[in-house]
Amino acid sequence: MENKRIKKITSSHWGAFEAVIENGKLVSTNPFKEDPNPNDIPELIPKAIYHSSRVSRPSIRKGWLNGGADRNRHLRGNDEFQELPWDEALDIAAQEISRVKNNFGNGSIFGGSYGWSSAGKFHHAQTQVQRFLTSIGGFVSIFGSYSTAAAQVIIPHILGINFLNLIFNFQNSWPTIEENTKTLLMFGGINPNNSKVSMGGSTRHVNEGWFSRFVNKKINLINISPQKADSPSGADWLPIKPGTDTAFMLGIAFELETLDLLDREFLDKYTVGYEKFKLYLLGKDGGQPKNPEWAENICGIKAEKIKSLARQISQSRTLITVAWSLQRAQNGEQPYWMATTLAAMLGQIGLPGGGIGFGYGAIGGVGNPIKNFGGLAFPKGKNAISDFIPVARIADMLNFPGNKYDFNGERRVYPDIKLIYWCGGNPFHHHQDLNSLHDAWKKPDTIIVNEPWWTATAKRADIVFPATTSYEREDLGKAIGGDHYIFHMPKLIEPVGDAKNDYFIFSELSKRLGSFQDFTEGRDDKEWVSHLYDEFKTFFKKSGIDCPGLAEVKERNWITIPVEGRKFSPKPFQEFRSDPVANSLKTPSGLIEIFSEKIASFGYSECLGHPVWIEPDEWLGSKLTKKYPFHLVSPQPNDKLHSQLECAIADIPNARPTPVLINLKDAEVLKIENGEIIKIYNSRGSCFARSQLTDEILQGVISLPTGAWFEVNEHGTEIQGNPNALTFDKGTSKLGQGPSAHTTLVNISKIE
Ligand SMILES: Nc1nc2c(c(=O)[nH]1)N[C@H]1C(S)=C(S)[C@@H](COP(=O)(O)OP(=O)(O)OC[C@H]3O[C@@H](n4cnc5c(=O)[nH]c(N)nc54)[C@H](O)[C@@H]3O)O[C@H]1N2
Ligand SMILES: Nc1nc2c(c(=O)[nH]1)N[C@H]1C(S)=C(S)[C@@H](COP(=O)(O)OP(=O)(O)OC[C@H]3O[C@@H](n4cnc5c(=O)[nH]c(N)nc54)[C@H](O)[C@@H]3O)O[C@H]1N2
Ligand SMILES: [Mo]
Repeated sequence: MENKRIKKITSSHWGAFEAVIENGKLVSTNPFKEDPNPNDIPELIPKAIYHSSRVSRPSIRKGWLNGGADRNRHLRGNDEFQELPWDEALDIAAQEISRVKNNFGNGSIFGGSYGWSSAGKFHHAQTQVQRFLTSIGGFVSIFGSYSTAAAQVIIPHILGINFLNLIFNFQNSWPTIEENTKTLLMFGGINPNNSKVSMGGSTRHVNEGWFSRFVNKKINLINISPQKADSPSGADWLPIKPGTDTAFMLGIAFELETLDLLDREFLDKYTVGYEKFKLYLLGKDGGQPKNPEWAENICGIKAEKIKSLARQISQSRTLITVAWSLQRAQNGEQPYWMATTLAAMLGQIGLPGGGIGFGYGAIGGVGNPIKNFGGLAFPKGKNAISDFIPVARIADMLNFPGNKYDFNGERRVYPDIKLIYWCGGNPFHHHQDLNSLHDAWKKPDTIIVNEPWWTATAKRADIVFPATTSYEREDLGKAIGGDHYIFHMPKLIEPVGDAKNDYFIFSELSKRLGSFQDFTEGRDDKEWVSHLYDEFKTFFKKSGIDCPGLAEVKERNWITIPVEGRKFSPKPFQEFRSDPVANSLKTPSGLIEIFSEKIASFGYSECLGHPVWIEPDEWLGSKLTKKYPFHLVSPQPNDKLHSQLECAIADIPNARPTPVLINLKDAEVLKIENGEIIKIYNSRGSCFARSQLTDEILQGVISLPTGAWFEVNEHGTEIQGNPNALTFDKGTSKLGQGPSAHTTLVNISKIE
C-alpha cells in the first residue's frame, strides 16, 4: 500500500491543532499557526486514542445480565463484562429503557449527564443523550455546572443577570483593562494554565500575552491565593487561607467605611441595603466588628496589609476579579456577593477598567474583545419532565429518594431514579467524596454509559457502548465565547475498535423505542452537519455577514467570522451607571443588591440577606485541624483537561500517583522528601500522591489537581492520586447547592 501522509486542522477543547495522519493512523500533532501561545495537550492525543483502555465493543456487566431482579448491583464496579454484538446490546438496552419507562415513568430516568465530552457542535454528547431521552418522553435533568453552580444562583439575585451572559458579554475586556486599570486585585489569581482550555476550543491563547503587557504598563497586579502560580509572574502574592476570602474582603470594607474611603453617592444611587450591611460590618448589630485585626485572625493576611490595600484600591482605578474556584466551596456564594459589595463601595462599577469581574483565566476567551455569537447547536428538544436536581447533588439524590431539600427558595423533593444514562461526562472524576458516590451508585436498577475509554464511570456501568472520539467522525467546531473561528472538523481516522458515534447509538435506540423520526428528523450525521451550518449561515446573513458555503469551509478547514472588525468593547454596567432608572438592573429593586429582601425571605441561616463570613465545616481555623491539619485544594490539572487523555499521562514513568504540592517547611516537619510517595487521608477516604515540595504554596495548604482515574486498591486507598477520594460533598448552601470541593481538610502520612 502507498504510504499516505495527510495533514488536517481540527479543533478541541484545548485549542485547534494540526493532525498528521499516516496510512490512516493519527501519528502526531502540530500547533495551529494562528495560535500565538499553543499548548502541548494535543500531543497526548495519538497515544490516548489507540490506548488499550479504549472500549472496543458493546459490553454488559455479567452480574447485571445474570443477576435476576436485583442485577447483582453490589458488584457494580467490581464485576466482569461480557462483550456482545451491537444489535444484541442495543436490543437489551432498549428493552430495559422501555421497562423502566413503562413501570416507573420518565421521571425515574436521570439524564443530567454532566460533563465536557469533546469539542464539536453536532456530536456534543450531552445534547445527544438529552435529545434522545426527550424523544422518548423526557428525563430528570440538572441545574448549573460544577464550574459555577453557586455563582449561577447568587449573581442573578444581586446583579440581575445570567452568570454566563455576564462572563462573556458584560466584562471589561483585556484592552480596556490595559488602558484603564491601575490595580488588578485577583482573588484566586488569573490562572495562566486554566485559560489553555475552553468549551469548544479557544483558538488563540492570549492571556499570557496580555499579562506581560500589564506588567509593562506597571499595573498593580495582586494575587490573593493559597498558591503563587495561580497568577502569571509579575504579580504580588498575598497568600490566603482557603475559604477565608470573605473575611479578608470584610476587613477591607471595614477600613473603607471607618476611614470614609468609600463612594457613598454611588451606594445611594446604585445599590440597595448598604445601611443594613453596615450594621453587620461595624458590629452594630451586636456582633463582632469586622476590622482588619479580626480579618487577619481568620485569613492569615496581616491587618497592616489589609489597611494599606484598602487605601490603595480606593485611590486608583481598581478591578476586583474573582476566580470560579472561590465559589466551589462551602458558602461559595459569599465571596461573590462580598466582592461585588466591595466593588460597589469603591464606586467604580460601570467605569472602564473598574468594578468587578469573574472567571478571567478560568477558561480561554473570557476578556477577549470579541462578541459572543450563538448558533451551530444540535437542538435538544423540549423535555416533558420538568424535574431536575442542582448538578452536584447526585449522591444525595441517589441516597435519599423522596427526601425534601432546599434550593434557591424552593422546597424540592429528590426523585426516585431507576435508570441513569450518562454520555460525555465522568462523574467518577467530577464528583466529590467518590467513595460515598461509589456506594450511592449501587441504588439504581440500571446504568448505561457511552464512553470511548474504560473510565472509572464506564467500569461502574451495566451497559457500556463504545463511543467514537471527535477524531473519528465529522463535525463543526466553535468555542463557547470570545473567539471568532469556525472549524470543519474532518473525520481524521476510522473508528477505533467497534466504536460508533453517539448519534448512531441513539438513532438505533430510538428506532427500537419508536421515536426514530423525532430524534433524527430524517437526517443522518452528514445531513445534520450541513443543516446546522446552513442555519448558521442564514443567521449571519440576516446581520449582513456573508459566510462561505460548507463546501468551501471543508476545503479551507477553518474560517473566521468577521466580528472582530465590528469592534466589540463591552462596557459593563455603563448604561446602568449613566441612568439607573431607565437602565435598571433585573433585580427586584432594579439596583445592585447588597441586601436582598428576596434571599432574606428564604430564611436560610447559611445565606442571609447580605454577605457575611460564615465559618465552613472544614478550614484551617476549625477544630478538625487537630486531626486533619492540612487544607487540600484540588485545582484543574495543568497538563490536560479533567480526566481526559489521562491514560496517555498515566503511562509516563513516575507521572502517577499525581504530584501534590507541599510547602517545604511542612515537608520538613513531616520528614517528606521531594518525589516521595505519600498517603493523604481523612474520614472520607485516602489516596496516594507524589510529593512535590515548593515555597510557592501557603504553609498548611496542599494542592492536588484533579484528573487521575479513580482506582481503589484492596485496602480502600485510591492509588492514582485522585483528590475526590477526599473531598467534601455538601451543597455550598441551601441557596446555591453547588459543589464544595475546596472545603477539605486532610492529613498526610509517610508510607512505611
Ligand atoms: N475536587 C474537584 N473536583 C472537581 C473540580 C475541582 O475543582 N475540584 N472541578 C469540577 C469541574 S469545574 C468540572 S467542569 C468537572 C469536569 O468533569 P467532567 O466534565 O465529567 O470531566 P471530563 O474528564 O472532561 O469527562 C468527560 C468524559 O467524556 C468522555 N468523552 C469525550 N468525548 C466523548 C464523546 O464524543 N462521546 C462520549 N460518549 N463521551 C465522550 C471523556 O472520555 C470523559 O470521560 O470536574 C469537577 N470536579
Ligand atoms: N489546563 C486546564 N485548564 C482548565 C481545566 C482543566 O481541566 N485543565 N478545566 C476548566 C474548567 S471546567 C474550569 S471550571 C476552570 C476552573 O477555573 P478556576 O475555578 O478558576 O480554577 P481552579 O484550578 O479550580 O482553581 C484555581 C485556584 O484557586 C485557588 N483557590 C482554591 N480555593 C481558594 C480560596 O478559597 N481562595 C482563594 N483566593 N483561592 C483559592 C487554588 O490555589 C487554585 O489553584 O478551569 C478550566 N481550565
Ligand atoms: Mo468546570
